[in-house]
Amino acid sequence: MVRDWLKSASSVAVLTGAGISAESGLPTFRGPGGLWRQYRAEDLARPETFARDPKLVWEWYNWRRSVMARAQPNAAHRALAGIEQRSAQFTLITQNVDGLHDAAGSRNVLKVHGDIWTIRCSVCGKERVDRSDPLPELPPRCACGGVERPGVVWFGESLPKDVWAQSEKAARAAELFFVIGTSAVVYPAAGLVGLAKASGAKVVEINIAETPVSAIVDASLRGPASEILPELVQHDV
Ligand code: BV8
Ligand code: ZN
Repeated sequence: MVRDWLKSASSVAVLTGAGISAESGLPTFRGPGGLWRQYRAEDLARPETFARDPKLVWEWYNWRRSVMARAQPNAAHRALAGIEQRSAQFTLITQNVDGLHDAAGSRNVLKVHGDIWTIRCSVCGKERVDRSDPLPELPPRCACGGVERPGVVWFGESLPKDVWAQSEKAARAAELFFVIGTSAVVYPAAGLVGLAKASGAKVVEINIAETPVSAIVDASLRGPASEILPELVQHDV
C-alpha cells in the first residue's frame, strides 16, 4: 500500500528525528543513550545552561561531535536519498544536527534544529563550519573575542525563519508525508505532521515504538527505519 502511495505521489515530504540515526550508532535524545554524565540532553540544550556554564555545554557537544564524526549514514539515510532522486518534488526536513542525511547524498535538507558542524559567535553572529574533532579550545572564541556557540536551536529558541517557512510549505504541499524516527514531542517541528494531515496528505509513520502522532497517521510501519525504508524502494522496478 505505502509502496503504491510512494509510486503515485507527485510531492513527498519527510520529517526525521534521532531514531533514523540510531542505527548509525548515535544515541537518541530520549532513549537509553540520551544521558551524558548525569545530565539529560534536554537540560543541556538550553541557552540558560550555556550562559551559566559554556564549557560544560561545549564538552557535551564536543563528545557528540566526536561520536558523530565516526558515524556513517545507514541504509535508511541512503534510501531517503534514493527516494529524493525518484520523486518529482521531495523535501527532507530533519530535527537531527548530525549531518548524516547530507553524507548519504540527500540534496535538499531542511535542518530545523540547526547543524552541529556550524559554530556561531554569540557576540557578532559570524558563522563558520568547523569539523575539527575534538575542538582545540572550549569554548571556542571568535576573532572578535566573543564566545562561540554550536549552530543549533536550543529549547526556548526560535527555529531559523526561512528553513521553518520552507518546512511548513513542504508539509502543506505534500501528497505523501513520512514521519520517521521521532518521538514527536518537540514543537513546532512535530506540528508538521498535523499540518500535512490537515492539508490532505497521506501520513506514514516509521518507528520502533508508538508515538503521540501514531493515532493520526494513515499507516504506521513498526520497525527499524534501516529495514523498512529500503523495503519501500526495493520493489521499484
Ligand atoms: C520554540 C537541539 C518558541 C539541537 C533540540 C508548543 C507545544 C509544546 C511545547 C512547546 C511548544 N512550542 C515550544 C515549546 C517548547 C519546546 C518543546 O517542544 N518542548 C517539548 C520537549 C515539550 N520547543 C522549543 O523550545 C522550540 N522552540 O518553539 O521556541 C519560540 C517561538 C518563537 C520565537 C521565540 C521562541 C525549539 C525546539 C528545538 C530544541 N532543540 N535539539 C541538538 O543539540 O540536537 S530538540 C531535540 O529533540 C533534538 O533536536 C531532537 O531532534 C529533538 C526531537 O527528538 P527526536 O529526534 O524525536 O529524538 P527522540 O530521542 O526524542 O526520539 C527518537 C525516536 O526514534 C523515538 O520515537 C524512538 O522510538 C525512535 N527510534 C529509535 N530507534 C529507531 C527509531 N525509529 C526507527 N528506527 C529506529 N532504529
Ligand atoms: Zn564574533
